[in-house]
Amino acid sequence: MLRDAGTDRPNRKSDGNNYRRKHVVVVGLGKTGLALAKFFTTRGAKVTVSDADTEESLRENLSVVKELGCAVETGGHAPETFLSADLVVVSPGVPENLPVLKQAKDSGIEVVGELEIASRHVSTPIIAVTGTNGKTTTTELICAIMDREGKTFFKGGNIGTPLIDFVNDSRKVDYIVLEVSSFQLDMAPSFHPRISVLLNITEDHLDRYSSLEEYRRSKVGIFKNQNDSDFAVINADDPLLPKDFGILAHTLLFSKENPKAHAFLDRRQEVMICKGDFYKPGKGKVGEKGAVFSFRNTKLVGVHNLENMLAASLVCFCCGVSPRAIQETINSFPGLPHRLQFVREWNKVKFYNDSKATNVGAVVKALESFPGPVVLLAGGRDKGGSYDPLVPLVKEKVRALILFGEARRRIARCLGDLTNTWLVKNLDEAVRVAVTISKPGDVVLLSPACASFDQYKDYQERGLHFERLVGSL
Ligand code: UMA
Repeated sequence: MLRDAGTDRPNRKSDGNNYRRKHVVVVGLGKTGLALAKFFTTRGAKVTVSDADTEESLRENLSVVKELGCAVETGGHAPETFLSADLVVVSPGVPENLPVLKQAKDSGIEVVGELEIASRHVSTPIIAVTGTNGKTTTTELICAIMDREGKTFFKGGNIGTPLIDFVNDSRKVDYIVLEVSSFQLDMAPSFHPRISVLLNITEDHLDRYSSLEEYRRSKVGIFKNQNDSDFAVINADDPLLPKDFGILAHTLLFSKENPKAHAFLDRRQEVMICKGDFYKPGKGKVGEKGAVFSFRNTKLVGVHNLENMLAASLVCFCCGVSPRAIQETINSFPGLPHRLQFVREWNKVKFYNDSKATNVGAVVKALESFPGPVVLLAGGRDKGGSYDPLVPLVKEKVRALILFGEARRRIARCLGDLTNTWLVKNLDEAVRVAVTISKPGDVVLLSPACASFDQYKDYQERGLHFERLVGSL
């Protein structure tokens, strides 16, 4: 049986009261820091919030935590603050190798992430989705299917709302559906989802990890606490994924190559087939089941989105959701902004906004989605990985490459000789060049392969800027 939904029923190291009078240092004062400050102060802890940023730029959040009675430290992290803590809890954007965190750990102080603390306080079954690309779409799809089925859920994690917010709210739901980043997994040693989904692994965040192998280990960490009554949903086609290496959970594979997988994407017939021994989390085998779903009417663009659909359907099928709810979601899910989003057609040229493609793997998937020819706009802040995986696709499909932002020269060194290449300063110039050189039938695709932070607050701001430029043509 699924355990009863409910929150704040501690299931591991701590109970609801054990923070009383403890000195807790919360690191980072973004969304996560705010929710953590609320969580610990309501449980009687003495909280210090420490943030490297200036008082001026943190003003709004500072006033909230001061009101809660927290001490604050801005403009840096003082070792003495950390060494006087009983517990240090870190926001996902704070690097694990920060010297003050190491000093605290070396002194025997527990240093963990928000996901670790929050997940110790929930007993609702957790469905956790990770992977380099497709996490958000898959998380949204699972929630959309659950919603159609009439199930209640909390949607959070990397997608926007920290799990600790759910704990603070004490809501009751059937499922917790979390998008989980490698940063969150790294600092959650006892995180234990009922269903873990690993979509794919390609190079990303090499500004934070020393190698692809280290990043891979971090992602595979989503399975580390699972046992044989849990589920591991894995992409059988991805060469870097672990299949069943040391995974104790019951493994369900999805594939677009192998018809024997539990969920198979048959692109020729435009169907997804789910079949095999199916289990309900916590309940065990519920018998052999099978269902065929048509994706002829899907509104999603790109094979990778069909893979996300396949993974989400498999998760929900395994949870006992009706095939009707899955098929209706396949037919109606509109896709997400900034992910291969169609913007407009202008002079017989189609413009797509894929600003969320902040790594090379995502651009590979985007280029695979179009037969060509493509005018590709890429650039921004480099993340330290290699652009080599783009070589064959650029040769085959990219009629022109327009590179902007900090990374433009580095990308040009790798890809610039393969096709007509322009180096420009920013997106305004990139769109201007794209308009001049594109021909009827072309696709103009913003799929940057880089972070946006050299010129924008985030990828959303970059995507909206692109849409405005295209909209004003
Ligand atoms: N900070 C320090 N010291 C440091 C680094 C940062 O004090 O050494 C401070 C910053 O000054 C800032 C604060 O930390 O004030 C920000 O913390 P944060 O980056 O963790 O931001 P949150 O608002 O708490 O958002 C985080 C996730 N951010 C990151 O992982 C970078 C959000 O994911 C997530 O939605 C949110 O928690 C709720 O769970 C965003 C993200 O960009 C979307 N994720 C990355 C990605 O998808 O590629 C992993």
